[in-house]
Amino acid sequence: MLLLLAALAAPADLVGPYTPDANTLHLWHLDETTTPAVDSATAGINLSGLLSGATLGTASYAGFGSALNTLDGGQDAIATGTRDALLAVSASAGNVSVTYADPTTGAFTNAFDGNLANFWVSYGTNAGQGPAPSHPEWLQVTFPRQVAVSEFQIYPRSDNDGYGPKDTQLLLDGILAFQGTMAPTSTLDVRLSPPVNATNAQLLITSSYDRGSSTNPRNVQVDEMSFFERALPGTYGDWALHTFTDAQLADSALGTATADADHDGVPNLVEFAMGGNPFVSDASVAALQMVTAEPGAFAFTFRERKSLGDVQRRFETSTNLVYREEVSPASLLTVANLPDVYVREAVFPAQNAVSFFRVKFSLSPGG
Ligand SMILES: [Ca+2]
Ligand SMILES: [Ca+2]
Ligand SMILES: [Ca+2]
Repeated sequence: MLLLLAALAAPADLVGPYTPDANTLHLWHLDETTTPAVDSATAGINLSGLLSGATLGTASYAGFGSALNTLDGGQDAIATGTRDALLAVSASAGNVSVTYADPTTGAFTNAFDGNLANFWVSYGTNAGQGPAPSHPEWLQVTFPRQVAVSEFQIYPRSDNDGYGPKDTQLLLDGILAFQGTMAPTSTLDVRLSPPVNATNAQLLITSSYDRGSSTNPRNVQVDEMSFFERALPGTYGDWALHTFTDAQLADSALGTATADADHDGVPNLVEFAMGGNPFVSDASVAALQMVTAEPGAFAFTFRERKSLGDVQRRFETSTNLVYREEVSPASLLTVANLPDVYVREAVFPAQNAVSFFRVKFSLSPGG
């Protein structure tokens, strides 16, 4: 079984300066030699406060123009004149709120860009209004297809004892999948077993951490959120995740594709493909049934899962049970439509010699 981490937002390789597009909220190239450092995004915020010894016009990587230099005399100094060098919106106005989400569409980038070094900051309906039950903050992700979510992680911004979410819910397709209280500076890592199929996820936050304003947090900040999928919905692997515990999956006698947990002679992969129960001895489900055929023909029926997912079916014939070759039936009909499986009838030309037939199920290459 392939354990696949769905990289839903892969960070791009940086090969040159970015250009803004319709979804760019802020883009500072920092190529200027003097302030303001211009925000290339539409209605962006130029940065004019070059403070505490910060300089522009520093040599940069080839192809990237010049750079901002915030190297200063020491770490974490707070006295006037020794504070860390920085580039701010204004040299005089103090804190200026910078929005990292589109106030109209709610689009955000920093919480889902694969980069733990940047973060999303909630804005509230008014600046300085943090999350509360009466006005929760939320982040919503729409997946490119239905995803079997098996794990998610929320990375809070952990600086200064943490600015991350506190009371949190995760909804998958609007249904509560997790509810709990996050720790202030550590990653929330939740395993969903079995996985939950969903096309969207919403992180709902009703309180947050803020050391400087603990009774009335000013916002909530999230470095990153990640979703993991261990197998595509509908595949053998997804069925296995829904059927076996993690301990069983790791046990080659119980939870692997070739294992036969119930000792009925039917390996788990075939239990999946033919609609058997891997914990109930039900070998008849997997048996081929001879049926009456036209003169000169030979036919059998078999059960088959309605959607085989990543499993391939082939017919094989042999005259000696040693050498087998693939054979195509003259016809393949669906003769019954049961709740979970089809019953199919495969018809072959009558054989001149004693021949054995079988239906073989296997996982697709790479599956
Ligand atoms: Ca980030
Ligand atoms: Ca079995
Ligand atoms: Ca069985």
